[in-house]
Amino acid sequence: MGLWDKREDMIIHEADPYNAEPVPSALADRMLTPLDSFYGRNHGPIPVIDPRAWRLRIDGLAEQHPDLSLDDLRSQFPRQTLTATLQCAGNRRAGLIEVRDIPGEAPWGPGATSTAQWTGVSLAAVLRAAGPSEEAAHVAFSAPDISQLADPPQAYGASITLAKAIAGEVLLAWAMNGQPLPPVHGAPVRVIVPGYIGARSVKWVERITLQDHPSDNYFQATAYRLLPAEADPAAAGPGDGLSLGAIAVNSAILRPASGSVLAVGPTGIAGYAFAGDDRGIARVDVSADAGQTWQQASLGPDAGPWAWRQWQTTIDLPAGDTEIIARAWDTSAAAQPESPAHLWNPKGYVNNSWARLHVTTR
Ligand SMILES: Nc1nc2c(c(=O)[nH]1)N[C@H]1C(S)=C(S)[C@@H](COP(=O)(O)O)O[C@H]1N2
Ligand SMILES: [Mo]
Repeated sequence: MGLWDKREDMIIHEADPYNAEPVPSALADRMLTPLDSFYGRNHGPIPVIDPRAWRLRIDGLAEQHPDLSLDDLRSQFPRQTLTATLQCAGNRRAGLIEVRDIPGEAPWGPGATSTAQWTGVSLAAVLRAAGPSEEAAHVAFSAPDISQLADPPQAYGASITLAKAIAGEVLLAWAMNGQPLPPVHGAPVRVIVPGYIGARSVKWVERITLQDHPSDNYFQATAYRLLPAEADPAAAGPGDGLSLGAIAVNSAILRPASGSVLAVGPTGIAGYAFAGDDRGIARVDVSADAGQTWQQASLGPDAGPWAWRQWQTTIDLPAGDTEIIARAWDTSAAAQPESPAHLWNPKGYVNNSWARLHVTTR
């Protein structure tokens, strides 16, 4: 076993804070990502919390300010399970770095995303019990992990709108694929915000605040915002750029491995496609001739609007070097853009350009 009970072959971008993604083949052909393969994204040290001492405080613009233990959460609210994909806003950043360097940010490949079946209670039910006041418009999450990467150093936090928080799908989760949530993924309880960038799914959550404005935490107000290409990220302050929430349609090729040497003729190709919010994947196109012709991949099982679709197809591989391309379309008919060049931004978020992979024949 590698660090944090992960497989030995995780691609570790940083050991401390722990930032690692599975090799692409570990994500292929399965709806649920095993715990030992699920990517890990951290901005500070991983806290180890005694579940019996843990409390969740609800405060701010609400009639009641409950202080809940894990047993309270489990016994006072109905249990809910859903399958949801988490995807970091920095997923596939490596493709942007090829356009122009992005110093100080990890060169994530297509593995900064994974899918699990999450069990917990609906945040909507917990907020209903607290009774949000009229002026409440945002729900802020606070965690105890202090990040030295923030300016100034501070505990991790984020927020979502009250509308998203009470829509029904946002969970306070204590289990993942039927197993207790591991420390690296936020034990004893984390937020799961389906369809939104992973940064909003706050781990080790200990406080939920109803307020009339978004969180002013560094990771909500300053980081995880899309700056214009010409901006200096070191000079960016609160509110600069665009806030990131719902995930744009994206895809990756997971099999064969990049750089594979294969036989001429039929070759199986597999990958994932994902669209954020409650949009689904409508179609995945694959090309082996630079996009002159496309064939449609077959989509794997549909686990609902919050989960990715696995896809696969067979292409006829010609002799020599081939670039395989994939692009997904979502249920709002949005498609992935062709080139990362126009998407480049100084923090390297949201690379949803066509997936490309090079193979050659022997
Ligand atoms: N408390 C806390 N929550 C956090 C983070 C963090 O550093 N601290 N990272 C966020 C980011 S950017 C992502 S992409 C997801 C990653 O979740 P995972 O490590 O379980 O895959 O957690 C989010 N929640
Ligand atoms: Mo992330």
